Amino acid sequence: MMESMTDLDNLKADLIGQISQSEDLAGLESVRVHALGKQGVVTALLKSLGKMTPEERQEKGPVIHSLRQEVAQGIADRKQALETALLNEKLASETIDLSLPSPKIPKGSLHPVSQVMDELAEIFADLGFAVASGPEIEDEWHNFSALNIPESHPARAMHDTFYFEPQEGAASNGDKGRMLLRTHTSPVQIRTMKGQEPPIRIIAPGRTYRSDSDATHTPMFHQVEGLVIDKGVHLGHLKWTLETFVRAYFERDDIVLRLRPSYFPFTEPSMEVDVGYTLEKGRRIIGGKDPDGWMEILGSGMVHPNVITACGLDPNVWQGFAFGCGIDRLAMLKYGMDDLRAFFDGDLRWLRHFGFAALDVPTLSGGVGA
Ligand code: 2NM
Repeated sequence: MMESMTDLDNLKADLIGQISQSEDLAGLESVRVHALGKQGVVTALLKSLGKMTPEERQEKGPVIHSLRQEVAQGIADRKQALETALLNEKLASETIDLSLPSPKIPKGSLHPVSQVMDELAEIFADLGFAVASGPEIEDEWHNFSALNIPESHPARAMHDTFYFEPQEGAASNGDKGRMLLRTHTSPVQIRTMKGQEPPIRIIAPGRTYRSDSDATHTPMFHQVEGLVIDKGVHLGHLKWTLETFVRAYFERDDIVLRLRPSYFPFTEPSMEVDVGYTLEKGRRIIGGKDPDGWMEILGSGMVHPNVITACGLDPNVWQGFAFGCGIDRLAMLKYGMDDLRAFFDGDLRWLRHFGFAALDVPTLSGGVGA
């Protein structure tokens, strides 16, 4: 056991050689076990120190310890180098092909109503309007009373409005009256006026419900309404806003609007808005400086002082205008659908024909027409 110094030098050279010749981690591990394991040659040398005379230990101790140290360091360095080489080999061979093609058949498309809603949000955002929303299940106060619609108004009748049965045992809705499916998005404007300080500029697009069903009416339809509340707002602001909107939506500058006096309980004065169309090969095309006829597309007016008061604002300080129109009808006029009922049939052929690519987001610069 008591090796000479030359034996120790030879052992070191031998072990360092074995380490550097190890080609993989398993080979290196067996060198480690052979040298530093429980039964290893270096371990045995360390154990032998205890049986040496003090003189011999003083001579060989440092040599054996530095042998152990160099072998251990050599193994650690080699291990690191082998692991790095293994990783580089993996990185070179295991690649992910990110250029794989998308499926050949597009799996879905945007409904024209969604497309038009996106277009409206884009157009009105450019004019400083935010998009607001609210519940489709409303109470009578937000849907009718706050809007200056009298108890006796025909719109409140059971044959026009979907009411919920009062829930047995449930807490009564107090003076908010019966619950119903909102018949317009105006309750969103009421909630906005009650909930935030003017100035207010919002549009409220969404689903609305009326007990009505024929070729031009579905029980569920989509509306967009707009509201501006500020100081010193007048009809000129209303007219400019609607003209700017209609021109942006139909993507034509030569669009003429006609404002006709009308009546709504929630606005005073109230106007119906017609857009001029031109006949081309017997078809009605929106636009043209010298229209062949008029199509009604919007209702509008200056918000009635009673509505402003109902929302907790002083009508002597705050005025505003509002407007509303059917989104489904806007979509038909722009994209050439002629039957409203087909909108909600879920017929895949119709959806494929009229649908919009999901990534085809409308922008004012790229054209909201997609
Ligand atoms: C329309 C026509 C005219 C309208 C009024 C309001 C509110 F809440 F401010 F009073 N919201 N929407 C309005 C006015 C809606 O739709 C044809």
